[in-house]
Amino acid sequence: MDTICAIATARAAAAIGIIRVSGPTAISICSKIIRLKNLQLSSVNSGQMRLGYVHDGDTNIDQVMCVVFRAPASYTGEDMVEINCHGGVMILSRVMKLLIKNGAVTAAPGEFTKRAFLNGKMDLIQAEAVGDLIDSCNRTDAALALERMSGRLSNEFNDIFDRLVMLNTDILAYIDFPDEGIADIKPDFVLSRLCGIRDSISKLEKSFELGSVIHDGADTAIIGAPNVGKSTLLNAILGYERAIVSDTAGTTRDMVKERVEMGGITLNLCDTAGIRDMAQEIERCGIEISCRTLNSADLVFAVFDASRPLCNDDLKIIDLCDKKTVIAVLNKCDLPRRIDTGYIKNKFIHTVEISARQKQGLEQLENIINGLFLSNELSIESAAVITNTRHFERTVMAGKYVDSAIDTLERGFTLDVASVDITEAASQIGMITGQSVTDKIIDEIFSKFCVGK
Ligand SMILES: Nc1nc2c(ncn2[C@@H]2O[C@H](COP(=O)(O)OP(=O)(O)OP(=O)(O)O)[C@@H](O)[C@H]2O)c(=O)[nH]1
Ligand SMILES: [Mg+2]
Repeated sequence: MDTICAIATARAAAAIGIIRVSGPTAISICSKIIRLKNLQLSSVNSGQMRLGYVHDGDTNIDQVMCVVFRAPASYTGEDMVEINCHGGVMILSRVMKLLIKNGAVTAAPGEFTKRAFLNGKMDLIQAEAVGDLIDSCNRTDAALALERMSGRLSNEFNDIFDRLVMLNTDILAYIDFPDEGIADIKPDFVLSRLCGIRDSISKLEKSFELGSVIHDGADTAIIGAPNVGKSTLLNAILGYERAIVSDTAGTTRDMVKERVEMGGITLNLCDTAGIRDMAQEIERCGIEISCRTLNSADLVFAVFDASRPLCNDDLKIIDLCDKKTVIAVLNKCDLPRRIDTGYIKNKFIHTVEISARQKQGLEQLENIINGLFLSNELSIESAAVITNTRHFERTVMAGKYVDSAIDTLERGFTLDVASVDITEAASQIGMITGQSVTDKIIDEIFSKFCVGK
C-alpha cells in the first residue's frame, strides 16, 4: 500500500495550510523532512501536536506544527501525519514536493476517506456523509450530514439488512436441511416479517421527500397577477435589487432564479411573469413559463395586492394553486386594506401579511416556511432522513424486491422462490452501507470527493 499525501486545505493565501500524509511509511517519510526540538517525530505520542521545521537538507522551508496518529487510531486507520504549515500555495507545494521526493505519492480525490472505508473505520453512508457535510448548503442539511457521520442512518439500514439476512437464513436452513429438526417455517410467518421490513423501508423511502428538499433546496415559485409585488418580494428576500420593479403591469417576462436560505432551508426562488388573461404575445410566453414553474414547484408564494379588491386574475391564481403547498402572501399592507382577507384565509391554510416594499412581515413568512418543512426540527435532525439520491434509488429497489417476495408468497409459491427476492433486497441495502458493493461503485463515489478529503 502506497503512502499518500495531499493538501487538505484550500489552495490560497491563508494563515494555515494543512498537508495530510497516510500510509505505512507516513511517519518515516515525515521524519526525514521534519526536525523537532530534542525529539524524533517517530517518538511523538499519538495525537500530540509538536512544533518543528520542515527542511530540505540544510534549508528550512517552513516552521510547522505536526501531529502523528498511529494505526489503527487514525482517520484512515493507517499511520498518519498532519503537517500544519503556513498557508500559501508556494510553501505547501514545496512541502508536497519534498514528501514525494522521499517516497510518498499524491492522493487521488477522496482517497483518505476511501481508505477509512476500506479499513472499516466507517461504512459507506458515513464516508459519503463526510462529503455531504462539506458540500452542505444550509444548517439543516449540515446537521443531517453530521447525524449520518455518527451512524444514525447506517443503523436503520443495518437493521433492515440484518432482518432480511436472518429471515433468509431461516428459510434456507429449513429448505436445505428438512430432516434436521429445524422448526417448520410457515409462509404466513415469513409474510408478516416481510411486511414489517417493508414498513421500515417505506419509512426511509418517504423520508427522501423531505431529505431532497433539505439537500437540493425547495423549488419555490413566486406567482400572482401582474403588479402585485412579486419582484419586490424577491428583492426583499434577497436583500438586493435582483429583479426589475416598476408600476407597469407585465414588467417581469423571463424567469428570475436565485438561491437563498430562509427558515432553515434553501429556497430555489423563481420570480415569474404576472399571470393575466389580457396579455400580448411575449408576455403570454412568460405566463406559460410561470404556469410550468408553478406546476413543478415544491412551494408556491401566491402573491396578492391587499390594497385592492380581488380581481379575476387573482381568482385564476387561486384555482391554479390547487393541490400545491402554498403560502398566500398579502402584499402592500402598508396601504389601506381593500382585499377580502377572509376569502383568502378560507382558501389557503397559510397566509401572511407583508409589505415587500417596506420589508415588513418577512419574519412571519420565514416562520411559516420553517414550520412547513421542519415543523419539529429537533426530531428531523435526529431522525433517519435520506438526502442522497444513490441511497434513495437503492432503497426503492430493495422495496420492490420485498414487494415481489410478498407477492410470490401471497400467490402461493414456495419459500425458495421468495428467498431469491429477499437475497436481492438485502444486496440492494448492502450497496447503501457498503456491505455488498462493487469496486466500480466505490471508485465512482470517491472520485466525486476533492483531493485531501
Ligand atoms: N405600497 C407598496 N407598493 C409596493 C409593494 N410591493 C411592490 N409595490 C409596488 O408595486 C409595483 C409593482 O411591483 P413589482 O414588484 O414590479 O410587481 P410584479 O408583481 O413583479 O409585477 P409584474 O412583473 O409586472 O408581474 C411597483 O411600483 C412596486 O414599487 C408594497 O409592499 N407596498
Ligand atoms: Mg415582476
